Amino acid sequence: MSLKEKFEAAGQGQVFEFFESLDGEQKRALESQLEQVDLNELERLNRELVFGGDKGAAMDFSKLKPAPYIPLPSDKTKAPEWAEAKKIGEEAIRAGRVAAFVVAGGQGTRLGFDAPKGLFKVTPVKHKSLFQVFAEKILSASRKYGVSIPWVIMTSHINDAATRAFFEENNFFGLKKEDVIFFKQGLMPAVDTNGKIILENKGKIAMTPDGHGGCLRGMVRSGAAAELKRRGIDCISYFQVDNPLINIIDPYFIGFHIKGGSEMSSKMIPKAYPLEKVGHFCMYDGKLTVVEYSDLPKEYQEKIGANGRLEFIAGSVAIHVIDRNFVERLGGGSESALPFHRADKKIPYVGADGSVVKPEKPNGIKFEMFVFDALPVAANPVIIEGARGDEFSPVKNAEGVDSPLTCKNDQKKQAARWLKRAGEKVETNPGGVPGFDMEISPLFATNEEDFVSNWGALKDKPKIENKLYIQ
Ligand code: UD2
Repeated sequence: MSLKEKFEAAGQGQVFEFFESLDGEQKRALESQLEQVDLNELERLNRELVFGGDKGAAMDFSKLKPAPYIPLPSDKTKAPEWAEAKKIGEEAIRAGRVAAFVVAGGQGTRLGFDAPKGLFKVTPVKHKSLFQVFAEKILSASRKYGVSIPWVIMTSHINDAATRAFFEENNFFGLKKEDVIFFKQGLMPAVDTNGKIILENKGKIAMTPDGHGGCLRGMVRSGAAAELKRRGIDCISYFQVDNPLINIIDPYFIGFHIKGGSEMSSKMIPKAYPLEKVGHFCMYDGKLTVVEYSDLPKEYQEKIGANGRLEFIAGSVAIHVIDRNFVERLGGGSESALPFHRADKKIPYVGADGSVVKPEKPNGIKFEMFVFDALPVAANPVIIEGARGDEFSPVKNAEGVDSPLTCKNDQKKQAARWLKRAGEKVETNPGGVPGFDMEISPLFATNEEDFVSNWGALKDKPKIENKLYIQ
């Protein structure tokens, strides 16, 4: 069967509507794009998500229970279970079993920043980019543990070239080039409300990134998983590109993951307010499941439990440790092991006269996978509680919550808190934010314990004043 016949048989013949008007090169480009479309998978997605309604709607929310987690003690250095986890985690890091992994397929569009989000500048004094902050955190841990920690970066077709160029221009921020492994995430065709693949222009179909859950198969298909295996890595520390507070190489978390024999572990952070836009760790039919804020009815997001706290308090902030074998198992099959979700979007399309139309309202559907959907099929998933002030302050919106301003304040708050723990006096407002800018380089310390000890050992301590930069 020819390519055209295959698409016609699948009811997708419209993609050839303008084929005869294309020149040879354009025809070949369209054909090579079409060859990548899995028509069987698309037929199934259309059936389940376009014509069948979203799967999320089928969930019986009354069956949801809050997921259990390991609570954060007031002083984790003194809690025996945490001390044991730290020891196990540190041994694994020193043995070279741990890699960092960021999903960075997104652009900074919501921030009004037309470039890969990782290039966005976030720190209060030195205005370092997100990528620089992460690179320095990884470098700092590599030095501390005397091991090269590889860093895998998932880009997308939209930002891959610009991301790689940024690392080249900045000499990989001190990391060894061979320790930074890029791969591009996969694409999925976007369809209209009748399930028909959208032609973006006469010679191109609309393809959109397959979601952060696409990282599992992307890692396998690109060879990144095999490269990690070659290096003896089995713990992958997963984080999102928008969160500069992330504690990337956290021995406690890695230790709990290993100790629990877990295939995928997660950090939870108690929600800051009932409708915070994070996922919810829940138990559903005996399985650990994340229910996204957009899927969980408001009454459940706001529900108060017997202890007077929010019943579904455990916020999923996209921080995981994933076992490499698990990635290979889930990402290795021909069919995706993760479910797809539907997102309604405005997708430019070609009109009957061949000109491109930019729609005002959502006209199309894109299909995305979410990495947290791997949790229900992971063996022995472990959830530990994290401290928001030391783990999570994403930049998502230009203004208001989760904005560059709130993120800078959270970094300053962390610096002030660590200085106070080290015995210094720092003036702060009632919210804990110091009245001037200060910043701690990850190369000085990436966590409070190390900060207190490194600060104590400093002979010439810098003055605590505006623009303080501790390096
Ligand atoms: C995500 C989580 C939410 C919570 C929150 C914490 C989802 C659906 N929701 O919300 O539960 O944990 O983060 O900040 O995940 N990305 C790719 N490729 C893609 C899509 C996304 O690499 O195809 C990356 C993106 O660059 C970013 C991350 O995934 O690092 C999160 O994506 P988002 O900003 O769309 O997620 P958000 O804020 O809705």
